Order: sequence, then structure tokens, then C-alpha cells
Amino acid sequence: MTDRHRVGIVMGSDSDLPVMREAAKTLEQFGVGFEVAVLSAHRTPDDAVEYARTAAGRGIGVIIAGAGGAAHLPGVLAAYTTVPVIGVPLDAGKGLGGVDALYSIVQMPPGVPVAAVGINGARNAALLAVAILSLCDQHLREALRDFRHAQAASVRAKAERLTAEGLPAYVPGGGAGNAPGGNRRSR
Ligand code: AIR
Repeated sequence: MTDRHRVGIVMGSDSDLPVMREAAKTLEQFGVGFEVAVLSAHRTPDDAVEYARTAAGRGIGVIIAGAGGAAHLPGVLAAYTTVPVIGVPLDAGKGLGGVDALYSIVQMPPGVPVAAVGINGARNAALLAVAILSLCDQHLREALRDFRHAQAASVRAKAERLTAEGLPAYVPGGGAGNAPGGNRRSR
């Protein structure tokens, strides 16, 4: 990790950490520094506002904000800063499967935008944050390009194996010990 914190990873509750830590892992992969905070638009609204107001001054270039249920955190943060905010709708396990959070995040009023990734899409949020930061960082831009090339190579290798082995023999993820679908990762 670099010494500078360039991304703020924020979530509504510590119960969101199992999903949101994927964002941290992805940023680590790219050597992008980050800070992590638990802030709630409803339970600690003053702290959320203070965080957003001071983010740019701390050098934060992108905020990733995850919340479940009535997920107002990304929108509230965006209301108090011009730093781009990426919302991660989370499935809080309370019955609506994250669709409640998704709707809360994507329907911002015109004038205060929030980017939104898919439900539990913490990894994609981090990749989008890297893409935003890479606009002004050639090293990061090259790292992102390398990542895409490696990803494409991995998909091609799977496609070639599927062609070589045939459908009945092909096991996703590479065989012994892997349950069907076991190669699926968090988004
Ligand atoms: N949350 C917390 N304050 C406002 C919201 N929307 C969300 C958290 C978490 C869910 O409520 O982001 O996904 C449940 O939180 P907890 O702490 O009860 O587990």
C-alpha cells in the first residue's frame, strides 16, 4: 500500500465489512492507499457530513460508500463534497436482497450524482475508483491495462480448456475439490 490515502472506503455498519473488504483488497492489489470508516447516514449523520466535508482536504480522490437497506450514505456524502462517490448497494440480509439499497442509491436527484455498481459490487467499485484515479496517473493507467490483459488471458485459457476437454469433462475453476460454480467470486 502507498503512504497516501487516495480512496475513502466507507460503510454504514461493521456488518458490511465482509463485502466491503473486497474493495480494500482490490485497492491493495493496485497499490492504492485507502482509509476505512464506518459511518451511518442515519445513526451517525453528523460524522458522515464531517467526513464528506473534510475528504478532499485529506487528499481523498474517490469515495466508495457501501450501505444496505435504506442506503442513503452515498447520497448524503455526495451532497457535502465534490469528490466522486461510488455507491455499493449491499444485501443486508433483511429480506429485500439488496434491491432496496440499489434503488436508494441509483435514484439521486439531478444535480447530485452518485455512481452505482451492482449489489455487493465492492470489487467493481474499487476498479472504477482505480480508473478514475488513473486519469491523472500514468503508472496506475498501465497497471489497470495489465490487469485487463491478465484477466482476458485467464478467460481465454478457460475457453481453450473447455474446447479441448469438452463440456462433460470441463469443471469450472479447474477440477478436483471445486464445487460447480465454485470459481465464482464476489463481484
Ligand atoms: N445502514 C446503517 N445505517 C444506515 C443504513 N442504511 C445499513 C448498514 C447495514 C444495514 O444497515 O449499511 O448494511 C444493517 O446494519 P446493522 O448494523 O444493523 O448490521
